[in-house]
Amino acid sequence: MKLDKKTISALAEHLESAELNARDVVKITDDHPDMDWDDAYAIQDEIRARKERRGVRIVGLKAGLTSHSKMKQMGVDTPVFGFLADYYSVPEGSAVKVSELIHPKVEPEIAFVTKADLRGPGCNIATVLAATDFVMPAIEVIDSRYRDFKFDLKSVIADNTSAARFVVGGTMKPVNGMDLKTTGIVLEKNGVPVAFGAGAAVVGHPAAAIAMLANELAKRDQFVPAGSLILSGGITEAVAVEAGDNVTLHVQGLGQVGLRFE
Ligand code: 0L1
Ligand code: MG
Repeated sequence: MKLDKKTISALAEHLESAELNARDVVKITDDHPDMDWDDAYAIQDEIRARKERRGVRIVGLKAGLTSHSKMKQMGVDTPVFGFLADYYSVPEGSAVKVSELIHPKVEPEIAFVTKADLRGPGCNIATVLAATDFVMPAIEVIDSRYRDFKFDLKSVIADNTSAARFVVGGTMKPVNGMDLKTTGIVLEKNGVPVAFGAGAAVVGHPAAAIAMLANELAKRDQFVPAGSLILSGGITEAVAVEAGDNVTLHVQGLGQVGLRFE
């Protein structure tokens, strides 16, 4: 690690304040060009610890930057991982207040809920599917705290991978008999289809993103506990939204889920 504890704590406060006050900041590597991957995850872990100290519950995990279109959109080449806090969760069909966010975008995703612990290293699609209780449609609302979504991978990891809000809904289905690789999705904004794709867009198979998450956590002596909700990553590019927008995600065989912005 290149940063000391005091700097990690100050950067966590800086990024969390930006989130809580919906105020954008410049990417932290501008001032800390030497920070490494461990520093980036340590800042994210400190943001998580700050929330937990205030009584916020962590209700899930996420993989981000998992699709080729998303990686291309952001000019990066590796997935990233973050956590989901309780207040990120939005009831199906309800409204997200854009005044609480900086510049929200939505991503169509498949959520996994696990029934067994997933411990890396060595997790793969098969181990993930065997540990999966059910899958369901999810829309993630991302909101990078960085001005104009201009960041690099280390800055975005520290910023909890832009996690802001999410909704899950539709039909919960066990993975037996489902081919998540060819499962199709259509994302509609205000009734107009704006993004299309299939599960394979997420590193070849959505379960592969969950395996990568478990293998990454293992490097830090952590694991995915049974009963976890995990967003496996956007299937398409993220779509910008504003007050007044209605977004619906249709997932083949899993129904639909939606939310509004006000
Ligand atoms: O969930 C995601 O794919 C977001 C990762 C962070 C990058 C971004 O803000 O687009
Ligand atoms: Mg996402």
